[in-house]
Amino acid sequence: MKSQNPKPKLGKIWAALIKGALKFVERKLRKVIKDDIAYEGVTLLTTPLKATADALSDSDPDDKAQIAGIAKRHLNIGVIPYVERRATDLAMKIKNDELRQFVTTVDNIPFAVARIYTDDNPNNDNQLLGYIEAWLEDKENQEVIINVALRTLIEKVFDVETAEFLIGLINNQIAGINFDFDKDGD
Ligand SMILES: [Ca+2]
Ligand SMILES: [Ca+2]
Repeated sequence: MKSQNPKPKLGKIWAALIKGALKFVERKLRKVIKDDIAYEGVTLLTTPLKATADALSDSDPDDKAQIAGIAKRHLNIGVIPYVERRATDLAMKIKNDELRQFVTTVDNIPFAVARIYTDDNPNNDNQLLGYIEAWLEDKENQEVIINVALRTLIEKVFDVETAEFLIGLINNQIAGINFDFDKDGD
């Protein structure tokens, strides 16, 4: 007869040894790697391994689901924010003011989308629509899209006077528009 709680795949002692070894590696590497961001890359590898050792040695028999959860959480709160910060650091190095403004405005989008698909809320479509809505209604985002991206384009096509007129028109049209893609009334 199958017992309701089968023995964990990994004994408690083994799990403790593995976690101890990982902490030892972390401490050793902390001494060698002075750069905080680079060291965070190390803990990005060791953190899910420690969580996996716990999952394989605890009383919950559904290891597969536990490990899938660890991987998803690891992406959501570990990998995605880490890569996002690195991308922002790189974007801040762009010398051209307008280009930097534009890149730092749009570079959070792929990370926000990745977060939506890896968090605990299964209603991704609504989350996505809510995000796009909030993004478009954000005054700073509108400012950069209209007065940096669009202005650059319009000024290339029209003379200064026409360009100013068009930008003014677009600013007036956009101001006060309420996007409601997810039909929640906001
Ligand atoms: Ca388990
Ligand atoms: Ca989600």
